Amino acid sequence: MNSKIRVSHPCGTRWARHTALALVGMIALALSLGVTRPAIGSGETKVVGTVSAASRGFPSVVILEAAGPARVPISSEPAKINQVNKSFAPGVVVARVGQVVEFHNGESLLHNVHMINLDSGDTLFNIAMPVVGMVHRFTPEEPGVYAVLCDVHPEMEAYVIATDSPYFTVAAEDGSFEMPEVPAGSYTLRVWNVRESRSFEREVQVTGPTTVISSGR
Ligand SMILES: [Cu+2]
Repeated sequence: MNSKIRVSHPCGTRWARHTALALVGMIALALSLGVTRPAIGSGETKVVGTVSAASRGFPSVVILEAAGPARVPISSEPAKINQVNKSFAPGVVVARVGQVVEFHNGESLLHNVHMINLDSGDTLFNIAMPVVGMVHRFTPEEPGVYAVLCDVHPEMEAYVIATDSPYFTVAAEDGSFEMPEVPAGSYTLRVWNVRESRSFEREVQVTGPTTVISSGR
């Protein structure tokens, strides 16, 4: 028995060595994963640039669309447009597909909200807003450009741009814009301007700490 134990002893040592090596290997793997896996929020790029300045008072919209599905959850905060001083304020909002857009009547005047899908020309709804404080909610179901009119006041006009992408911004009046946290990668840049000739799209690479985009228009 003893001899057998002695015989098996080196074998046991080998197993112990193998086990120890396996453990060392697993620890090394875990450490390397820990070192190489990017921390959440890292690897993001600031995207800045200038696109077309506002036209007729409507600023441009800048959207970066990645090829894959967006992993950023849709905001539970609605995009809001107020009816005040016989105008829509703001005149341009961007909403994710599935994000609520709220229209508020902010004054004691009869308004309505007449929403038109500019891609199809279809009226989506036309709702009277007779009372101050009245709210109407709309949730875009597909990407697109929607015009918002008030038939009572023909000068009232606004635009809702719906996108699947979480990476968008409304540019300043002069066309300058900044998106602080965009993951590096390939995107389709979509720029919307109320003057169709100033809208465009092109492929861009977002890389490094800062990516500068100029419209060239
Ligand atoms: Cu009105």
